[in-house]
Amino acid sequence: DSSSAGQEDDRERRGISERASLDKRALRRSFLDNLLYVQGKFPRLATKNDYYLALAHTVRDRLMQRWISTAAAYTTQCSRTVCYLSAEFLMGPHLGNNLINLGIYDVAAEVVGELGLDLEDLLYQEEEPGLGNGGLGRLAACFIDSLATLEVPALGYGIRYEYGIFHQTLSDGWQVEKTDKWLRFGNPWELARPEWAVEIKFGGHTEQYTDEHQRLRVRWVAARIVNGVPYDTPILGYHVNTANTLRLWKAEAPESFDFGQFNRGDYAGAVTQKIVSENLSKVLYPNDEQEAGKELRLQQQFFFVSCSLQDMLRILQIQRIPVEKFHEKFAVQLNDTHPSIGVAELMRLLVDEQLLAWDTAWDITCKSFGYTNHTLMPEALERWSLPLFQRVLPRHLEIIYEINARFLDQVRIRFFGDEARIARLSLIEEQGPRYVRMANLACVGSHAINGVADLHTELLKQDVLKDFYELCPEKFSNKTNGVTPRRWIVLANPRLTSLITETLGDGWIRDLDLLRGLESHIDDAAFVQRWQAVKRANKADLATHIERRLQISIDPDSLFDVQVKRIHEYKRQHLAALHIVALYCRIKANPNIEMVPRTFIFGGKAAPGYHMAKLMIKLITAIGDVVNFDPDVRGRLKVAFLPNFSVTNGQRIYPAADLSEQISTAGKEASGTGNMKFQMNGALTIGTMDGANIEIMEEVGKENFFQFGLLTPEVYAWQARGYRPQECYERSPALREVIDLIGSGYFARGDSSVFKPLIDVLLRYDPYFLLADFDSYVACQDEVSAVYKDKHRWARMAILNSARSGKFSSDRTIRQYCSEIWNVDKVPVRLLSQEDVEA
Ligand code: OX2
Repeated sequence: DSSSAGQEDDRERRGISERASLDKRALRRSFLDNLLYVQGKFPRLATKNDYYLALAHTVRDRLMQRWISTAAAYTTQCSRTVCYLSAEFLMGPHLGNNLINLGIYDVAAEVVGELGLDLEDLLYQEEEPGLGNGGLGRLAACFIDSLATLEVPALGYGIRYEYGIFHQTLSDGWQVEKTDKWLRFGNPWELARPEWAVEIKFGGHTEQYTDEHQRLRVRWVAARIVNGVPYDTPILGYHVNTANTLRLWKAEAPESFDFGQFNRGDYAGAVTQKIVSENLSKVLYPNDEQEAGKELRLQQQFFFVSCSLQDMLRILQIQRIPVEKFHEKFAVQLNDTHPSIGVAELMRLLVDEQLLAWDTAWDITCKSFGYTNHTLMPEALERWSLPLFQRVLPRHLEIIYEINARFLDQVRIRFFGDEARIARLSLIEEQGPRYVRMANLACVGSHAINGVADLHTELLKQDVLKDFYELCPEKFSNKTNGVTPRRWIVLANPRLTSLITETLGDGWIRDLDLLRGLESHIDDAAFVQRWQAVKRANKADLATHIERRLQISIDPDSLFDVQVKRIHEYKRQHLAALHIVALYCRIKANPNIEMVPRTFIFGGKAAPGYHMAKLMIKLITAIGDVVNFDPDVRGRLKVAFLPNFSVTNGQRIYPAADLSEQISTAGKEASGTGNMKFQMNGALTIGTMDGANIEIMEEVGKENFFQFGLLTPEVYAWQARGYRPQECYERSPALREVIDLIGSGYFARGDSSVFKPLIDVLLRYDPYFLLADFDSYVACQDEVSAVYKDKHRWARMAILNSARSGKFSSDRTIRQYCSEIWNVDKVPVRLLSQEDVEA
């Protein structure tokens, strides 16, 4: 029957990785060959990096056959394909993940071990591709992992930034940014495909002309052309043959341009032109949830989106699919509004270049795009000033006007006389200086709109996108975020992986709901003990790492209280700082007070221009500088700010956490995804009822979650009433003591000016309700400490958190996108033999 045939298939596919894992000798041969033939080194002269690259090439060789087989399967079957358009892909290092997905991690460890090397050491050689800021970029990375694992045909499209997110260092406790030259030592994971380069136009003007059928048409006469060159990285699924493609575009100057100017004698002009062109993919903008309105940023967005859409048209052509079937071949997802110019660009390509009728083109466009919104923060909503937009994309502005005119005609009929509504729905903001509203463009040009957690989707419908919801409620749905358990458990936490696999078998790695099986071991003393030992060992590792990096001693038996994420006022790292100061005040008032020892671990980058966020970092490090060395504290409090939080550092941190801090103001964090990584790795959460925290609490049960703070409707009510933070300050003696101590300059060698801007904002406006939530937070933290004293109870709660984290696998999220938005099925890949490939 078909199900046993399916199992047969499954077994056959999995057999491949098992065979590979048996092939240790071949792996060793290949590793040494690559050292010799790729690196040109023999062992005595080889550096650690040579060994890393030799191993990377060994793995890459094993990916190639799968990559080719996948491309062949999709091409011959003309498979429906997901195109995930994202300005950010925060991939993290590839080597470890590929070893795991190939099923050869342990063999590789043995092979390098026998040569006197340490695999982990080699893995740390890899410069991580930090082509993203935070949650949004990391979500894209988890999604392409899940798409490959679920064997769904997919392309990730983005920008190959030469400089990724800056490297953060600390100087006197202040953030200092260093450039991220991640390509410095080469990138073994990518292949340039110059044969598929495309031309991208900028600026200039438009002209009308009549074609041979006497039809009026428009032609865009650009001022400048830039080439987009694709760089492809294989994305291997877990224990499957599917290797999808991440296709990132690099901007290059077209050579013909240079030669023209060169021949006219303008050598410097030609070189300048080249530099200007290549600037396009030079650097990732380091703003997370803050729109800067920079012209180069709009150029970057248009650049990668136009490259990607032209690439899709090329794929249609080689598969001999008529352009009218674009939407049948591709499901194109917009990761936030950054790629939403794609709506206008696809219209331009279909109408101006493919010569389709407007209505046909519009139908195709709307059926192709889906739009994911990631934030409710008003300062993150993208708008482009009209003059700027006109200068960069004159043809697209005309197209947007046309889309808008047709759209508002329909709205006028539906909502007769409701001019205010029409003004709100318009793609153009008209009050004051005029802007193009990218979220409105994305909503109008997409057949599906989704938020990233239940609460967030509800708030979109009630608030930010209310008018669009009232117009087309059927377009809206929720897709709660998820993260990949391959990177965030198997790779990051090998000890926990072994324990779970020995307990349940390894099925959970592809089906995270199976973790529920851990619940029946909760009363098994031996299991609980092993669980505790895993956490203890992970904490000891992190303690060693922190001691080496920061020269502060850490007690692995203290409660590891962790907040790692971008630094932002709405995420309220400074609320955690206030709590630390409150505990410090208790000790100063009564040095013999009994207190559960805690290690507070922070990590995260501040946008370079976000002064308040940088001051928040300084506040945390300044508190650490006092608390860590005050003899009265007797080691009961330690504060460590780990510089340069990244995917790599996250992999060390999540597995070692006891407590996960998810303390954003209710209604501000769309979802959060770090919260899920902590939960999977057996940390308990202290959190507000915000984003996916709510769903985490639903899954684990109230009794296994530390909830505090105002609810979203309460925040709104306080806002409406006119919130006066000064009243909270006056009512709470503990809060007053904390604020006054910071304000006095106690943590700044007596200089009361340093933290004045931060304290002033809190006392006067407190836009994120820290003072309103302070007492509730401290009380909840006291409850945390009380529970932590009972180690056994804590362990049971931690096990239940992990056991109930199945919902937050990105596999679940991607299955929902596939069935509810993309309408796409899996296409299993059969491994082609050498002979097949060559034929
Ligand atoms: C982030 C959101 O802030 C975060 O809550 C969410 O989990 C993540 O996206 C993935 O959906 N930039 N980053 C985000 O939104 C924007 C805009």
